[in-house]
Amino acid sequence: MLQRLTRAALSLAILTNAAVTPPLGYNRQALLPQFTRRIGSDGNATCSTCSLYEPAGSVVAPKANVWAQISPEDNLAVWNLLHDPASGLNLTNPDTAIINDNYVWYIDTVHVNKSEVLPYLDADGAKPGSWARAIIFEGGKPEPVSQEYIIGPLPVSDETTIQKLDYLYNGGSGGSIPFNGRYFDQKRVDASEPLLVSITSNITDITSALLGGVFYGYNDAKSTLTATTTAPTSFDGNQAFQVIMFRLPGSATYLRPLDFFVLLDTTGTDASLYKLKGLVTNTRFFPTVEDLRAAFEAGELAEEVYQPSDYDWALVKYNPEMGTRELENKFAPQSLEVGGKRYKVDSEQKYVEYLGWSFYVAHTRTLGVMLYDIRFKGERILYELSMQEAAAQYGGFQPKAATTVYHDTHYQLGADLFPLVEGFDCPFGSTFWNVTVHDGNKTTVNPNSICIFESDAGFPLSRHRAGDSSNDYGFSNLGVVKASILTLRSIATVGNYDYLFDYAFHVDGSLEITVRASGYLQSSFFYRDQGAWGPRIQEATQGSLHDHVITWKADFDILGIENNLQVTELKVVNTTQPWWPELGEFEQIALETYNVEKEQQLSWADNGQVMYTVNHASATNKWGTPRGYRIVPGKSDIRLSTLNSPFSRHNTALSKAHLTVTRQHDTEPWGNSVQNLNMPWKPQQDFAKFLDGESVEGTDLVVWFNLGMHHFTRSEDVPVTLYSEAVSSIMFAPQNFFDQAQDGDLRNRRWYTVPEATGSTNATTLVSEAYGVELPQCKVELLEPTLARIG
Ligand SMILES: *[C@@H]1O[C@H](CO)[C@@H](O)[C@H](O)[C@H]1NC(C)=O
Ligand SMILES: *[C@@H]1O[C@H](CO)[C@@H](O)[C@H](O)[C@H]1NC(C)=O
Ligand SMILES: *[C@@H]1O[C@H](CO)[C@@H](O)[C@H](O)[C@H]1NC(C)=O
Ligand SMILES: *[C@@H]1O[C@H](CO)[C@@H](O)[C@H](O)[C@H]1NC(C)=O
Ligand SMILES: *[C@@H]1O[C@H](CO)[C@@H](O)[C@H](O)[C@H]1NC(C)=O
Ligand SMILES: *[C@@H]1O[C@H](CO)[C@@H](O)[C@H](O)[C@H]1NC(C)=O
Ligand SMILES: *[C@@H]1O[C@H](CO)[C@@H](O)[C@H](O)[C@H]1NC(C)=O
Ligand SMILES: [Cu+2]
Repeated sequence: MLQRLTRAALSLAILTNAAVTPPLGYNRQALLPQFTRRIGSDGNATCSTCSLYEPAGSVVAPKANVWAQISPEDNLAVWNLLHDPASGLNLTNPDTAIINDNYVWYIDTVHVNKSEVLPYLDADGAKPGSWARAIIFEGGKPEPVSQEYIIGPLPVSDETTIQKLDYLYNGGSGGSIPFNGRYFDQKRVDASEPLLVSITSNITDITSALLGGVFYGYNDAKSTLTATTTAPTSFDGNQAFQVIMFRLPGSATYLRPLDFFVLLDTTGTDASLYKLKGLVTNTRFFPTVEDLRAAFEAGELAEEVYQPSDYDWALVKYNPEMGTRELENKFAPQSLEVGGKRYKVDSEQKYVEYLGWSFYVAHTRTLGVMLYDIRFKGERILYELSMQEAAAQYGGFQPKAATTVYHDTHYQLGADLFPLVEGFDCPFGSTFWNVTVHDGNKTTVNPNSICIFESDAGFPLSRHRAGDSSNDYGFSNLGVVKASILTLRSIATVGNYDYLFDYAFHVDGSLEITVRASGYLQSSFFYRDQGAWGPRIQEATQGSLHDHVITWKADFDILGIENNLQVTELKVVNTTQPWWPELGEFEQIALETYNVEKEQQLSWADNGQVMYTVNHASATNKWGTPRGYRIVPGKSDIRLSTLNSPFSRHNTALSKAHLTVTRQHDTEPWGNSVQNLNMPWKPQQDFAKFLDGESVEGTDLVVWFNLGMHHFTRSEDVPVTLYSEAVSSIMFAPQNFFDQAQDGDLRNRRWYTVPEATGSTNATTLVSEAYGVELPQCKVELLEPTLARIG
């Protein structure tokens, strides 16, 4: 004991000169107060409030953000141009329009051509212009369609033209979609409502008995049921239909489905021709109301269970009935940037720099957050990283569940990023960015809907302890490096679901994408014999089985556009080796490496025995190996299960493979069309047609990959799905991109050495290195989050 104290004293003496850490070992705690006292010379005077809420430093982006959404001024000017009678579009104000009018659905931004951006980014090329797209519902045309237009260049001037936007779509009809295949908007709901109400208002005795409620219309005060529809609502634009399910109303309606469905034929623009396709309850199909009534009056219809009338159980709020947990009254641990922000932003150009990383952020109404020109230590890794589609497909023996496919870009997921709760959605002190959403001739600001923060990774990046039994510390050296992550986060609440998207930039040059899902399940009425489509999760509710498949476009530009997608298969081979004559042939693992030659779909291999790497075609590291980034599978990297369903036959091709590699083209910026959802048999954009045999060797290639979940629904999806388990991820990590690991230049680390003992005892001193990064001593003062209004 005495001896140890002596050693501690000795090491303190050394520390006074160089290092700023107390010794390791059991007596660290004892020495800590003495040690920390020496950090500030005047006691608690150094302990000022932490700079958690100070804004990030600013930086000027090297180039303008040419991917940014069009401005509110441009949106308004485009709107006015379209509505100018001189344009010849014969538009009606959407507020008063009906399905037989021509009116604007929405205006968004055209993807800027990469062929124009690269000369601007990398040389003296002119700044690419900005163009708008407008989808116009042309119900007033002799052949009613939805037609997309491209308007530009912007700002609007004499040179600005309005042209059909055809070049982006490969389905054969360019930017045009038949009326029946277009988005089933409120105008179409309004047009079909009289038919629905004529049916439901005539069977109120039946719905009262079976469902405990009545339906006289979506906004009729006498209605005690609510109606919900589903998608798709057409197969190829030659027909239109609505599958309507009834539910109990209120904010938890998604968990309170009822056993009653009305199927309507809503083909065409003449609502007087719409007709009933049939009604479904008790898993029986009734072509007419009379058939339903006959069965009801014969006493053949009954429900085994009923939805409870209260729905407190279905809200995301504290539930005192569940009891309390010891110590949970204390505030939970927090991730706080106590050393001050270590990233800089250009909040005008939406540009971020962080410990070697740099990237631009763009956002549109359709696709949400997109990242461009992602570099590490100045070298380009990706030109574009953007979510392209969030698809979901359900299963069940009920009309809604069996039918449902969603493409969330169809519902303009990018418009559904809403204010985040500081300290809960994102750490206290995060940087928050507003999101602007154009709607008609107005622009709305959704404040604080993107957050940026740096956090502790929750594990050390690297460490090693070189054991050495010749001294009392038991090692000769020990190195450990802190791991930190910069995260860019947004949450899209698309109807029932809250998708959380994270882009996480690790300090070693790796980039991780994570998507999580919370919010309400789309559920079905509970039938005892329908367990094949999900378990019972409440009194009268089944959690409907479904797939989520979320597709990303990763336009890798590893050091430029000449890239290869390298496949490394891990093979088991039989070898003979002269030093083992007695073994004969024996199995070994070995690598087999080749580049993908042509555009194709790829799969993650069984047992993880394939590695995919995007390499520069010729650049090698110091060791002669191609420089590249590996696509490292993470959690739940799935594809759609149903490959031949009529509801997703050809319009969801991008969801059907784990990975797809294609050649980059200005004409193929998007994997899906926002108008594909209702055209499963004749899509506007058929992603499968991207695969037309082109070479992807030594060229500009794009990797499309899927994250997602097979949602094996459970009672723990009530009240809402949990982000902990409903999660999927992937990582891009340097693979021979550098000559060595990118942690040597980080000073947030410790290095301990124990010099060799002298003399007869193993007494020695510990030397520690802290590299001058001071441990902050500051007071934490957290502020209750405030939620901004949308405006
Ligand atoms: C700061 O130091 C002064 C005098 O040394 C002491 O009176 C005071 O209580 C200290 N405050 C805190 C918060 O520790
Ligand atoms: C303009 O649209 C209306 C419907 O809003 C339609 O009735 C009318 O025929 C259209 N006029 C022309 C010239 O196409
Ligand atoms: C982008 O490139 C395509 C193909 O070359 C071209 O047709 C289109 O006009 C370009 N778009 C813009 C906005 O310049
Ligand atoms: C209800 O049905 C009867 C006969 O089936 C019909 O005469 C009547 O018009 C219907 N009422 C409504 C509101 O549709
Ligand atoms: C937008 O359009 C409406 C009519 O549709 C008009 O009343 C309003 O003034 C317009 N707003 C702007 C900013 O032009
Ligand atoms: C974000 O939105 C809020 C509320 O609308 C506004 O006060 C603030 O100025 C906006 N910030 C930026 C950077 O535009
Ligand atoms: C290796 O050889 C053994 C015996 O010849 C055989 O059983 C085994 O399947 C071989 N393994 C492979 C990977 O070819
Ligand atoms: Cu789900």
